[in-house]
Amino acid sequence: MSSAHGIDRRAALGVLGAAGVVAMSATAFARQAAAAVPAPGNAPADARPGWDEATGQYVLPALPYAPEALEPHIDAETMRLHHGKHHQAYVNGLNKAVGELRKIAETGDAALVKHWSRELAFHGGGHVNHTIFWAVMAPPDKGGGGAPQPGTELAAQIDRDFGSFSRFSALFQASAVAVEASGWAWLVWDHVSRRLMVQQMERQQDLLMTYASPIMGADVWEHAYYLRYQNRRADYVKAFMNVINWPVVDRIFATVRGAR
Ligand code: MN3
Repeated sequence: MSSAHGIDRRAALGVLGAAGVVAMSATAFARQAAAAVPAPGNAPADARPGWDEATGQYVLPALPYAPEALEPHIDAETMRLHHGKHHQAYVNGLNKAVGELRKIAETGDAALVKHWSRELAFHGGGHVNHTIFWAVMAPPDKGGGGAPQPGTELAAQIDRDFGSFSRFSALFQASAVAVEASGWAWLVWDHVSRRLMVQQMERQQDLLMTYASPIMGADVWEHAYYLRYQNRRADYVKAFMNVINWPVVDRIFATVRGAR
């Protein structure tokens, strides 16, 4: 992974700078983008989006466990398709959008900047979201499920901001079940109020508050559960709670909270 810090950051800012070319000066945009959007090099080590420095392309990260490891909560076939096909498609779409936005930055022809900015947000969201999703799950016999370890910062913060873990859990599940069509439920850290919040996301990118960093989330697109659960999203979300890797979420929380 590298030295990557500077390079990832430069790459990310290059892309964001291209997207912002219409709206404001490159410097002003870069400053705002740097503050609002974590560059891959700044992402928590547990959930750093796959990036190949040699080719300058985003890449699909390996799953941190076998596809069947989350059975019976999440079935192996869903995991194979979800990781190998869906996530791969977002990686491909992200690389395409990055390439097109670089061309726009080079030529100055911003006619399609809106289209490629939207593609970037959608596919980039897909890449980052799924990276976090795989990272925050584990088989129940390898740390999945339960609640954050008592005494951790995360456990204390959840109690402070939601009253108790069971209240958080109920809110998170209700939020995931109630997402309209395709989207996500996230546990996020709001850097301004310095609180944990539960938020919905629609598609791969809509609704997430700027200055909030996701630390754990459930994919509630039908592709995430339909093979096993069909229309029973609530059953899938309940099962997801049994595979949340709280030690990893705690580490992501620590990184994110200290980042700004
Ligand atoms: Mn998905």
